[in-house]
Amino acid sequence: MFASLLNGNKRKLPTLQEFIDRGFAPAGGVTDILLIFPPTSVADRYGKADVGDAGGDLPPLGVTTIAAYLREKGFGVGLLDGCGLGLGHNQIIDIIRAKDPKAVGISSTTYALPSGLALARRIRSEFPDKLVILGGAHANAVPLESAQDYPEFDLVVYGEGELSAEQILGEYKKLGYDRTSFLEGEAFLSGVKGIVYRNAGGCVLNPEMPNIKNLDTLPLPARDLLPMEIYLPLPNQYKKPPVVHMVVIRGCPYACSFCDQAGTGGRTRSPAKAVEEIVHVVEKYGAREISFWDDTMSFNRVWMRKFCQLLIEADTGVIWSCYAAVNTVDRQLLDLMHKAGCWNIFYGIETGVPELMKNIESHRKNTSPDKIRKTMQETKDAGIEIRGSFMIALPGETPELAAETIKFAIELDPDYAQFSITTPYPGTHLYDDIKQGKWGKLTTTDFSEFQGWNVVFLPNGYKSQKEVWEMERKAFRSFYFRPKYILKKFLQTRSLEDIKRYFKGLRLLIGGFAYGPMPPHIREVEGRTPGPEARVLH
Ligand code: B12
Ligand code: SF4
Repeated sequence: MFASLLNGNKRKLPTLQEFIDRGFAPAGGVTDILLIFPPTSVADRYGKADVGDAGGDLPPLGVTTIAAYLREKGFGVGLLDGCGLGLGHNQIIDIIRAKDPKAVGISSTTYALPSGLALARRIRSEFPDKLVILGGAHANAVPLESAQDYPEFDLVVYGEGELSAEQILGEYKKLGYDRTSFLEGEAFLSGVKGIVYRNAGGCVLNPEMPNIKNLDTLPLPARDLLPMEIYLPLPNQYKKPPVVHMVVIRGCPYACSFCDQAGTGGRTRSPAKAVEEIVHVVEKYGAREISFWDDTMSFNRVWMRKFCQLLIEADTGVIWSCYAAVNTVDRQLLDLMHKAGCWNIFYGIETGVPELMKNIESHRKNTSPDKIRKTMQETKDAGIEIRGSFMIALPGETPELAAETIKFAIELDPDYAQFSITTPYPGTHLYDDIKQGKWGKLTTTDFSEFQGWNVVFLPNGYKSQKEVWEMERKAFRSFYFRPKYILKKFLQTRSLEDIKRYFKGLRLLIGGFAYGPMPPHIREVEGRTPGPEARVLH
């Protein structure tokens, strides 16, 4: 248990039961809703047999944010991170029996849906009086289909969940937590924005809930309900534990066709509020590093400048990393970010092949191979490490073009490179294109394989899933096992913490990404029989 133990924390850890109890904050003795991040393992998420003690369990901030909001509105909340706590479905059922929440909210990505769905089925059969709600990335992408396909969920909430959840729980409470009367109350349900509900005619998709304009009005995520001690990123994603994760921006203005955040705009907490949160996590959790999870933290240069200035003034001593897009930074801004403690930027580079960039519309954020080269050099010159994200099996790709992408990654020489396998999530442009017969075909309908490391999409340019899989492994090997790279890492070693991280990373590379065994489902071109939990995706 707790494989990714000790986010730099050498104290004795609470027991599992203490962590579970910590997750509950009833109001007047009642837990109105238990929010669950359904269990999946880190190894499975990376499509690997094992990741050892490399880390990788990280806090589910979406539900933590909802929990904080609902608690502030006076509801009793519970929060269970099934992944971090390594809980099985039986254990979760026992917790529900013991804590007796009135409603259960399951937060699920597409990948975690089979686990979330199996859990919802158990809850439905063992606790028929409890309201069961689905929210999160999968519900956001395909809300109507989620409700149609999975009657286990009484309601599906899509988009930002705070306001819809508040309205749902307010009414449910008013009705004495009577699930039947609540679900029969169409006059109420039809007026709640951002949900899908059922009536005699089928599923009804209500209009979207308008986004929360001023993010400063939201309370800080309810981290006090989470097992904060156990979260630890993968070895190449942190430097100075304890690391605390933050989201200060919602949405992304770019349009990458494979991404379900495409075209969602971009709203920010004010720089002052963001710095206030940093000061809070330094004081409360001893954070020495912040990992920002905002999709494109640098998209608003004015915001970034102000944020850096305030952070420098606050003099917290924390270092931080973030995601950024190539054409949102310049040398001046990078220098300021570095001065404010930024040590690492994760760039979504995807590929440097112009034709492929166009196919996925990443040219809007990355402009051109030359622009990417320039920004990488400027970032290095500013003293910031680079994590480059590249993709294999892009639409229109052939093995020869993939080799170009790998060559480009080696030429750019970031400190770390990640080579994901293109995964067309439902709700994206790419998914819709493939459904219409463009680019290639989906090889599986089992969502549990949609984690970005399996071959679920076979582009027309490849002969087999195996060919894609081998290309990805080749990419990791070609990038990491270069004498120049090994020497660079050796010369960069500064501390015992560095040595520990490099060692963990090397083990992960050898046992997983570069040489690990091929997952059993990658066998042939024709794909496989749909799993029982799967939605058919033609
Ligand atoms: C941080 C993060 C993680 C973290 C934490 C996960 C989390 N969900 O908090 C970690 C590292 C664990 C993670 C892992 C993965 N992630 Co991730 N992750 C993100 C990221 C960058 C930010 C999430 C976040 O905090 N957003 C801010 C909060 C406020 O928004 P939110 O989470 O959407 O929550 C709001 C609503 O969705 C809703 N809501 C959420 N849950 C619920 C539940 C109920 C009951 C209700 C009513 C409402 C509700 O209300 C919330 C507040 O408004 C998103 C991209 C993004 N911008 O969302 C990707 C994203 C969610 N991840 C993604 C993927 C693919 C993965 C992985 C499969 C990657 C991998 N191979 O490891 C795994 C899957 C993990 C799992 N067990 O499911 C995809 C999901 C796509 C999809 N359709 O499924 C996203 C959208 C990125 C992308 N564009 O591709 N991820
Ligand atoms: S820039 Fe990143 S978050 Fe934005 S649409 Fe592209 S891949 Fe998605």
